[in-house]
Amino acid sequence: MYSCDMFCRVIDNFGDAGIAWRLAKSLTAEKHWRVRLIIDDAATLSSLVPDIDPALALQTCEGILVTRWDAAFEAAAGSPQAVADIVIELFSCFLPERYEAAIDAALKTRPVAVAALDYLTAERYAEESNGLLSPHPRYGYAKIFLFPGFTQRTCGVIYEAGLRQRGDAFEKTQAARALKKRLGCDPDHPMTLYYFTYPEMPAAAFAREVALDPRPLQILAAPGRATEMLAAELARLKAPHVRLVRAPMVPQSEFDALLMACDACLVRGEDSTLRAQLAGRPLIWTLYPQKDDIHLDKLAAFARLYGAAIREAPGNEGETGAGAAAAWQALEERINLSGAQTLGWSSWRDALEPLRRGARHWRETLFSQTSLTERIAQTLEKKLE
Ligand code: TRH
Repeated sequence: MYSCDMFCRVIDNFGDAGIAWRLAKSLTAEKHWRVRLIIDDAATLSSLVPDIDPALALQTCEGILVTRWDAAFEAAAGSPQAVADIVIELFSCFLPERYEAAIDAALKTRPVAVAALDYLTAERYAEESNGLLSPHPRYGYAKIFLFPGFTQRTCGVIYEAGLRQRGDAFEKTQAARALKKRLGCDPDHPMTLYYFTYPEMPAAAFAREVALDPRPLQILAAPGRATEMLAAELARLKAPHVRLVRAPMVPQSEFDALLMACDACLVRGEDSTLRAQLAGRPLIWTLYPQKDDIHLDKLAAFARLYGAAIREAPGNEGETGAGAAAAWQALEERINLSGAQTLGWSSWRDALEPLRRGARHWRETLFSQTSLTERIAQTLEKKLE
């Protein structure tokens, strides 16, 4: 059984902690690694994993040793014996100096696999850079770069073993209705949209367009400022056919069910977007806004793949798929521009059926590839042989 130290610094929001936790759980359950998650913000993690107590410097939760990354941890991090077989640095968080020195010392007597895991992207650099090695500037040991992505030449996307089967089973039960009821939604509503986005998203334009479109819409919205902005706009517009229901923050273990209970998902960042894709729900992706709108490059790269999946989905032959892909892309490009005045919501909604088929087809593509967990294990375990 390999030991693994996974380091995570929370920059902002939930994504860093969320991905770290998901990966730690998956490596523990599927690869039987003994994972220690060293994280600087257990409070954020505890909002996704309620069993985590943010006051504790050290705790075990779901088989994972969760350690607070603080000055005390760094001061004690110099022992080569404490260095795990596998060390994963998440999202360029940089390891403590003493821990790096300890890796160097440990390497004199045994192998240690050191890796840096980046954010998920469909951009070409994920293929080009995945698996590259870089020597440590001071100690010279090699660090391997792992780039998650959507193609075979990347490190893949994370999905847990059995997720597809659990998803298929969920569809066959009344669980979605029960969950919607519990959250205060009308379980029989023809169109429920899950809404989890950033305050930068053009809420006024979105509210205006859903209000102008006469088709009823139920919006199940995650807690946060973006939802409050939408609520204020909708209240001003007084559109009785648009119903806003505030969802609570649910534990990460229930998040997939929440997405699957909805007819479509407007989500954000990396992890919630991927979960919506794995749930096979029509997707509206609002990206983490970056300086100079460089998030639009990330969107364009993803749109090439996802747009093709919409066009190629069974039943979407010819103009049906092409039109749906165009409607999806037009909405995506506008909704990801802060200050956009028109979004194209009605065209997107007209295309809901082919978008549904596209989402199911894309889900199959994701599940047909080797998961991130498998690829990480294959790559790093080889380094220890
Ligand atoms: O929270 P995010 O905006 O995180 C972002 C992105 O990862 C971004 O790329 C990164 O640079 C930035 O953080 C620092 O969005 P994301 O990635 O979707 O993460 C949200 C997590 O929260 C995800 O694991 C799902 C989880 N979640 C729940 O478990 N329950 C909930 O009710 C909600 C709303 C979210």
